[in-house]
Amino acid sequence: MKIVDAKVVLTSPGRNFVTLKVETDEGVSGLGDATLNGRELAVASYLRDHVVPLLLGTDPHRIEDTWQSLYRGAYWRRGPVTMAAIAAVDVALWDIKAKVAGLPLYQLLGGASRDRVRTYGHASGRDVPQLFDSIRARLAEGYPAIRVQTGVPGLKRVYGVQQDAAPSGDGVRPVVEDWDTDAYLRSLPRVFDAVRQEFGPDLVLLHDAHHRLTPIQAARLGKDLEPYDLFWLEDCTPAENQDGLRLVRRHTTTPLAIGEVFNTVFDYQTLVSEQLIDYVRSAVTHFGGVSPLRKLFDFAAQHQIKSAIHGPEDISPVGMAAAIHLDLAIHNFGIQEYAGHTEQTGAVFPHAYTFTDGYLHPGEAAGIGVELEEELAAAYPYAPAYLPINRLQDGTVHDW
Ligand code: GCO
Ligand code: MG
Repeated sequence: MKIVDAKVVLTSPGRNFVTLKVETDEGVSGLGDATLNGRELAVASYLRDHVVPLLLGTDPHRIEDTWQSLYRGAYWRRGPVTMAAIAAVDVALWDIKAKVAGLPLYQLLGGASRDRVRTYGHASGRDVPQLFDSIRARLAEGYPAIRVQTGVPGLKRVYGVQQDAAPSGDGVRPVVEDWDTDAYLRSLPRVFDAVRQEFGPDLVLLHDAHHRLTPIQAARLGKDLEPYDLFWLEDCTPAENQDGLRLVRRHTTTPLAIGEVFNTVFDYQTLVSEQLIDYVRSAVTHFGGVSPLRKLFDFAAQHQIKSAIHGPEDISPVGMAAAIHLDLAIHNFGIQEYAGHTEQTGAVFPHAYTFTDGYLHPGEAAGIGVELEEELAAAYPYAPAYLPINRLQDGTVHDW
């Protein structure tokens, strides 16, 4: 079997997605997601200009060999652009292999380790009443676990809070949000107190601090949130400073989740081997694909750390499907983030996976179980969009 064509499709049915479609001489094709929110064209070029020419004529069944040759052969290793591009190839080749086998991908990964995949959804509000409405809406949709984000008194725009969550800006300049860590540290425990009083002790609650804190601030927040029994506190610090997590860990028993911006296992070495976190958050799409993410989960399993694959709206249904197959197959599954997609996105990417009563299942279609409606995709051209930037009240740039 040979790869005879590979094309990069950009489409924007509500937000931008980059998809790789690999075609073989036997008529079987495979899809991979290469979406890197706010930097989509860089990955598209990496694939079109530097990867596709290397794929033509090669055997699509040699997934590991292709992965290693793209990773090592480039010499310039790692980084989100490189690893998103390699991820798209890896997933497209797994899709082809599973289609040829006539099996859903999870069967090739060892078969199902569970019947269905538990998810968490997003609730947010500028204030507590708006947050409660949002939590009720997620509960009505069946979500068994809910991530809670709120506005901070005195701040105009906080990332992840309702309308502010989509890529924003005028297409040329990112929107500027504002931040005050002290105000946040004071208000968040009060918000969780109100949520627990309203919704009781059993609701599974999560929170994403989005890399905004220093280790000592994160330690304090983790401690202050302990009475509210969070499932996790996510990205409490910019964790490329892996050593900083030792300090956080010494001070709090609030479980920690990290890794959506990581792209190789090396980013996790200290965090996993010293068991400084409880959940690894990388997405198939940003971590080089199913092959390396599976290896990360096996490494994490040795330290009783579980999976929690990143699943915001900017992971396409192709990347989401690949994630759900892995979720079903691995033993150390923790939870899957699932923000869902617009109806238009569902129409561009018809898929076999289902979301029922808060649980996902990859479906039984051969491969990853996602199609790409190319004509419809072309009706939604790429639209430049940036993620926001964040500034403190004196104008200093801060992590958002
Ligand atoms: C999450 C994330 C997202 C990211 C987004 C960036 O936990 O879902 O933090 O909201 O910010 O994916 O593109
Ligand atoms: Mg996050």
